Amino acid sequence: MSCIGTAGHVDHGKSTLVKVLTGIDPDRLAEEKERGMTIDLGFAWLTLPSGREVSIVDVPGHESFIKNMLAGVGSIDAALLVVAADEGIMPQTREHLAILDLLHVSRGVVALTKADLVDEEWLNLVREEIETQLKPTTLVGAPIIAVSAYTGLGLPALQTALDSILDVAQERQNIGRPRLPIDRVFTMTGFGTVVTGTLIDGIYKVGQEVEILPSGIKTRIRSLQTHRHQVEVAQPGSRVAINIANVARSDLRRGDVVALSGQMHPTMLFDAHIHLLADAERPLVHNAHVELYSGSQEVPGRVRLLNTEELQPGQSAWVQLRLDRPVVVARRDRFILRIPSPSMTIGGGEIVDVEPRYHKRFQKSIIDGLERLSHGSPEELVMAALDRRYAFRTGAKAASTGIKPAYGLIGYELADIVKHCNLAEEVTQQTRVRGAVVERRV
Ligand SMILES: Nc1nc2c(ncn2[C@@H]2O[C@H](COP(=O)(O)OP(=O)(O)OP(=O)(O)O)[C@@H](O)[C@H]2O)c(=O)[nH]1
Ligand SMILES: [Mg+2]
Repeated sequence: MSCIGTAGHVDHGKSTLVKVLTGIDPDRLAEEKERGMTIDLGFAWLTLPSGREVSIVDVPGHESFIKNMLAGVGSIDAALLVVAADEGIMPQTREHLAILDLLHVSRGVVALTKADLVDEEWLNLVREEIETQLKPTTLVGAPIIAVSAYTGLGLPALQTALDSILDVAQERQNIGRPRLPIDRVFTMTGFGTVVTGTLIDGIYKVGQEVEILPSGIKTRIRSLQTHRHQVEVAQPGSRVAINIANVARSDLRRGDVVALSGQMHPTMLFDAHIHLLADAERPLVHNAHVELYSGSQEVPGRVRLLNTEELQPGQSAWVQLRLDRPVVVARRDRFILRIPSPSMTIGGGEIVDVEPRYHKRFQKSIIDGLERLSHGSPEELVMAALDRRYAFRTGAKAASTGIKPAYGLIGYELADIVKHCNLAEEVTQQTRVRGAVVERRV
């Protein structure tokens, strides 16, 4: 199943469009209805003309609620970028687009809303402005459909366009490591505590033992719902509500992750490749304070620049993120970085190692290792991960992690190594590396 996230400036008609498309008002809170403005995430779903059911996460456009927007777009498959025809590109259109670009959301449709307020000539001008804005981003060439929620203009074409972009999208994979970044927690009378989120990387079944990370609270899946229907198995990419057993609502919050027991390990340090936005106001200095947004998590920390003194706007670098609190992340996860004051999005990147050693700066061997971890063949990935951990594992951590020093790898299943090294599933599938690991380590 696929999940589409809205994006765009405040008041440009995102929620109204979601409501006319789905029949569901995504603005749930009394305050939202009073103020006529989205504050927190809203959720809806619809069946597209092809028969495909999709979920929609509706985000707030106002810059004060950007944190909620970021919690919503962490696991989307495609974007519905909304631009009001009478206003055109505005500051949060730019910021949301930059965020989608940094998250590598490459499928999307632009809804040119409120088309009833302008004439054809004006529409064409705004269309050109949007095309120019999309050009340097992952959404280059996305279809732009003029719509009106009031007259119904363009709505069938918009649905068809959403279908077409999802036709070419790869379905969310089941890699046997289900995780649900929690975006809502509530109590239902007669049921108890319910958490919701977009399920990624695996399936969940009723009855499974799970844990809430980073706290480590153990619990069990009592029941599962997708789009208000009870299901026995929840699929990757779908919006899921999990009724969990014996956990108080007060012990849970947005940003926690539901994972299978023992499968994921919170970390306060990870290696990544980051990009500083070209329009960032100033360079990023070593040890700068940042806010990390990953999935529905938001955690403060510092950026250690590993291969540059200062990162200039528009440039990229290898970094180590040192966080103030544990996060639950996996290799290849993309993330956003913001600075607290003045509050703005400055860049983002991709995680390459979630359990690194503490690195010295300006070490060629470390940067080479990161390059290999990022771009190497599966064989190189396994070797690089083992090399980077060898000294680590022979130390005090060996006993607690269960994986033994290099000489002890004989007889280890490749799957174990891959799991301990937090490598991607593509490595597990390449059985030919099994021989390579054993040969070179024996
Ligand atoms: N004329 C016209 N007005 C519209 C249309 N769509 C939405 N509006 C109006 O635009 C205003 C804002 O609409 P919303 O749907 O709340 O905008 P939003 O993008 O969700 O706003 P935030 O969630 O606060 O970012 C409302 O008064 C809507 O009635 C449209 O197609 N035509
Ligand atoms: Mg809204």
